[in-house]
Amino acid sequence: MPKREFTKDHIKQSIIGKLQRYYGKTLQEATPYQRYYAVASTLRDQIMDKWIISRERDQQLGGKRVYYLCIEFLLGRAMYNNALNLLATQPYTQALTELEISWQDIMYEEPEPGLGNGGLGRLAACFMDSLATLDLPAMGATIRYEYGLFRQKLSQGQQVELPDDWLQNGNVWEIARVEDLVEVHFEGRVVQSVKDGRDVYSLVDYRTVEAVPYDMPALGYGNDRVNTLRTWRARSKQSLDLSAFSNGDYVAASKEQDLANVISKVLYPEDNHYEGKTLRLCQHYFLVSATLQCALKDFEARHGKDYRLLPDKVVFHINDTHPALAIPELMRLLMDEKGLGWDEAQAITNRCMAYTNHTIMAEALERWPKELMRRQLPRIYMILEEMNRRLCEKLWDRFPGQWDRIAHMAILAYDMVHMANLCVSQSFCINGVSQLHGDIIKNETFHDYGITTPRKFTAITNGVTHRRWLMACNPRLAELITASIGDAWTTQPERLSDLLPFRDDAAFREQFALIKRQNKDVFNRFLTRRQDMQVDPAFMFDVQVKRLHEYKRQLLNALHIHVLYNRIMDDPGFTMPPRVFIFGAKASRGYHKAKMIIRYILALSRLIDASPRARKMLRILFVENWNVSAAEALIPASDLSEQISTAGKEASGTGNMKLMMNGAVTIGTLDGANVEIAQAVGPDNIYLFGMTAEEVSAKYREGTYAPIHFFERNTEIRRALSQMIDGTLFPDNPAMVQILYHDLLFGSGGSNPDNYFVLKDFGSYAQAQADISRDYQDQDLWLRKAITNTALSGFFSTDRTIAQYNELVWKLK
Ligand code: 26Q
Repeated sequence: MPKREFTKDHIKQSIIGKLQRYYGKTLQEATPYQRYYAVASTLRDQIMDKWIISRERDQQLGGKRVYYLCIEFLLGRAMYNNALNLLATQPYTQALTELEISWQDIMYEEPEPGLGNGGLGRLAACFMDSLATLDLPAMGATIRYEYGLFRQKLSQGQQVELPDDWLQNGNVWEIARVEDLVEVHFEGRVVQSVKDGRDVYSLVDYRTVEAVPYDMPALGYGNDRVNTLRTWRARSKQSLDLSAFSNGDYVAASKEQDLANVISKVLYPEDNHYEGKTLRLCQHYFLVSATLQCALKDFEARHGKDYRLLPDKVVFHINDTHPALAIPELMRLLMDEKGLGWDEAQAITNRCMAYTNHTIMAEALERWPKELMRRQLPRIYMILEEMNRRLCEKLWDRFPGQWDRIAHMAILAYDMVHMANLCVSQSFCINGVSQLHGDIIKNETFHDYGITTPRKFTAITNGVTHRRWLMACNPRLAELITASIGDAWTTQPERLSDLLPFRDDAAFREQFALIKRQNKDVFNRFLTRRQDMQVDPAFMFDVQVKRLHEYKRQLLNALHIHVLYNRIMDDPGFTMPPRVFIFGAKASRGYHKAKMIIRYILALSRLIDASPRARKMLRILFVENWNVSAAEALIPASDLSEQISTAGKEASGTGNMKLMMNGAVTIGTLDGANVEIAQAVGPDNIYLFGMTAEEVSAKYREGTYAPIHFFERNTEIRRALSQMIDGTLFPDNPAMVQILYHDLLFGSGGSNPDNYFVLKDFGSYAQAQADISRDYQDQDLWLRKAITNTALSGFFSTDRTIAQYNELVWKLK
């Protein structure tokens, strides 16, 4: 099929033509949204041509493909990135200029798909970019949530959640593939029969939900590959069960509809936290059952019915435990639908499944009451029981008599289904997302499996796509880099290290500084639009942007700001280079302490603003509704990157990488990928502080930590904490954030006091911050550090991550 041409003139014609045909409007009459739509659908035409060719080529080649299963994909806007990956930003920019449209004006018209909470979902989106760019055959699979992560408003000193109705005007990038619809079955009961001398199991009296795929293209950069992100929408099979309806049983008639109508309704807003909601379990099964059915159909179409070939042609990547039911679902399909026996089905399944763990936070461990599982998914539960029986038999041979150990490793124990044990025991690969995290899951979290199957464990450090997180969001810096070292870095990110010699080039440093300053102005325009605010671009931008979680320790940052404020107020001679502390963070709806931390930060901000002297050198900005677009606007303008989690808690972190890439220097603990960032840039180009992961573990074991001592001995801590509850911050309700105070000193709800060692690490954190204030005044020194960070960020591109996954795990092509 011939590819259509997309020169500047074609693009112009296409935009004008679409406005005419879709809206009956001229360019001048069209609204900004209509203009956006016309530009985006022109890009889509260009993508469609490639998408078809790409699919046909894969069909012919018949190679292996990966299905990347993830309950979240935090995509962000697609228009500019699609133009970038088509290598078409130039003709589009020219066309738009001649039509007097600006990217900025139409970009913000694109509805933002926020189909994720944080790191897990954003990683999946970055992976799609690198998979396609490395020309690897992959399909992403997730749920098409009608409502993404809630929109956050800050109102009267607190967070308010609003629904994210992102689909209300449709989505140009998706195509409904009604022809690929499949059914997913819930509840019912299992009946056994004998066929050809074999026991056969089938589900009857089940409830049906239809899964309709909506496909979105995932383009490679500068190549011909377009992969697919398949997003599944749930809908009911019929509008109404007419027989039940005519019998007058209206409730029964609408029952099936109810489940279907809620499954893909809304993304659960919990990050790194598990709640055992039935609907959540249904979402998980809905995603994996629909995806696996379609994967097997596709396998048969390409390779026939010999399922022994499956592991050579297909690999399913399970991200965190949410899609873990892919394991029993594949067993079910192979046995109940394809007629294989247990042993054969299990051997195939074990060779098709790879698992990445993304968190070791105990409260995120996924466990389901077995009665709930049995009721919702009877056949799946039956398979899990048999799988567990066989597993425990093997474990018994290996660890005779060690009941506790076996229970700890089992899929079913104490009336619960342990999803992590399911993944670890049934996958051929168990991956950690940084070197430290890989060690922790092998030696601590899954210690016993680390002994029995050490070779299944790998650690592949996360990354971010440098095309979105440098080329697209920081075009000025990208241009400077290309002007200095050529453009090889766009597909070989390690080549960014060619920038190192430019640290010594005064003209380069000056340009680097100028771009940072310009990016602050760009951010200010964004901020005006978003929440009608401005920050002084002469200030240092000190940013902590991530989900709000106790282990991430926004509270440590806030407490330090509080102490700085007191220093300014107490000592008329105190000065520091002006800094704005920028936060962006959503707290889960029901996470009370997290919401109190937001209140505390906002109250501090008011307190500082009330003092004309303090606000000359100290400000707080809380960016409302932190999301991908906000990150794209702020990260290029940032000077300092706060990565201050309690060591051992942050599996990897990826915001740390985005900030580093854009020349922000890190202040951080030796946690997650910070460890590797520190190794890459060396001690002179990062500010490390705090306990190590081992020290943290030891402290938990000893159980002797007494934060009250820091309160008693450190007057600055004592003063700030006291002000938290004495009316200084909340004159109308001094007890507003009392829980934070109480928690730090005495613990709450049975938890240890200061469980994340905020007070213990405070001293070394404050010292590192003082070093930063000193060093920042020497702009040349600082710029060298910043440039070093950008130059050595190439390792943290997902191009490297994906290459390693392919080499060690998937083995595609
Ligand atoms: C599980 C069961 C039921 C309900 C919710 C959950 C749940 C939801 C989200 C559990 C965990 C998550 C999210 C985890 C996550 O985002 N982890 C992050 O993954 C990143 C990519 O690997 C890492 O960089 C981060 O360090 C890690 O926190």
